[in-house]
Amino acid sequence: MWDSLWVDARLATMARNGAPYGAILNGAIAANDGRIAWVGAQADLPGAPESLAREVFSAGGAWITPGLVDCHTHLVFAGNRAREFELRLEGASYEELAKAGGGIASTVAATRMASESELIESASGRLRALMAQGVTSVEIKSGYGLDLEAELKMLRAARALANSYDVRVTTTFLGLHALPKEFAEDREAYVDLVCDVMIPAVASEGLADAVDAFCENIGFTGEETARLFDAARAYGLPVKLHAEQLSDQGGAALAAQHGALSADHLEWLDDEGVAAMANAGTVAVLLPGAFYVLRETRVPPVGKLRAAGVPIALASDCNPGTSPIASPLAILNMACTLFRLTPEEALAGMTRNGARALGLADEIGTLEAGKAADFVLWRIDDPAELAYWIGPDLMVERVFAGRRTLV
Ligand code: DI6
Ligand code: FE
Repeated sequence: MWDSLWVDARLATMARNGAPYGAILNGAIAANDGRIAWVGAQADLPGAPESLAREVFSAGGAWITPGLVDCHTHLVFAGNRAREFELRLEGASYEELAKAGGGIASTVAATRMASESELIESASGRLRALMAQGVTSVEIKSGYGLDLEAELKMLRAARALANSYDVRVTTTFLGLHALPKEFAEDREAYVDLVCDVMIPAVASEGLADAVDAFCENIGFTGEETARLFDAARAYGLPVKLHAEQLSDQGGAALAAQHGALSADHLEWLDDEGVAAMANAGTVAVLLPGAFYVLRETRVPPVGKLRAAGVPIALASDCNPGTSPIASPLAILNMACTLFRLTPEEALAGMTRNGARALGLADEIGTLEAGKAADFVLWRIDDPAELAYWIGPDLMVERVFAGRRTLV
């Protein structure tokens, strides 16, 4: 006997079964011990539903998709940057504000002052918003502490969220996010601290699932990033990179050479970068929320990524500076409207390919037997509606590890 079985469903499995969205109409899906025990056409069930599972639910014709995977967020931070938003409306650029000591630095000041429980509390509201739109897995980065204690505090807060909510959390150490002001005169000393002290500490406490950096003219150079990647590898930690967001630093190619899980943003990605990513199987994580908020005009080379077979993921990049957005469905819409992804590509970006960007392709991201039973029932008639609407409450039910959960 399975624990539970949903019948009368339309399944967008997002697995590659030849149909758009990997669809199975008249489908059924069963969960047992938190995993998908069976998925397929209802007519192929090996018996009458009531004889197969302890609990049988009718989906009433609802579409069921894999739980959404938000593979790039900065959900944990203190304060907000609404004042900066106003200054940008008056004409200041993101780079100017950063160089004048605002930007990331102002969130660092607030985050250093906050306690771990205050960070958990403020991130909870954003996390609940993601979950209310179907997110079952979320990546959360550090990077607003920039000293050992504050970085550990952020990562502990991120881990703690997973204990309080029905959601999978993976954490990423982003020590090379910005140069903290106390190291303004000595970049090398800060990179040393991150590589020689912070990475070992984070690794020994098991607080990070990956390591990331902001490779940018207002962030860190390719050389500094390469040092970080070598340090991460020495501790067995996978790497990923904020690359080619505001300028072309060759970051994506560097990340690919280091076997990165993903390179993220990519507005300035060149042909060499595309080829390197394709060779290495590095996922392209596109972040249309930041593109929208910064009113960027140069779009990532989506056609070239497609042609080269680079998997495209999408994420909210939820952060106080460039993407104060806690709506995964709005991100699907932006990916289509701004970057011209198809609705199917957009949904794949927040399911199958988001999972791959986290190194969790065997665990989550499609509706396939053996994977975690994380899925969402939606009140829609066409899966393209998930990318089409902005705003309506489309979620009927959220299932996490086989359990129907309240948000
Ligand atoms: N790129 C981004 O879009 C965010 N971090 C990064 O490296 C912005 C973070 C912030 O402005 O607070
Ligand atoms: Fe980011």
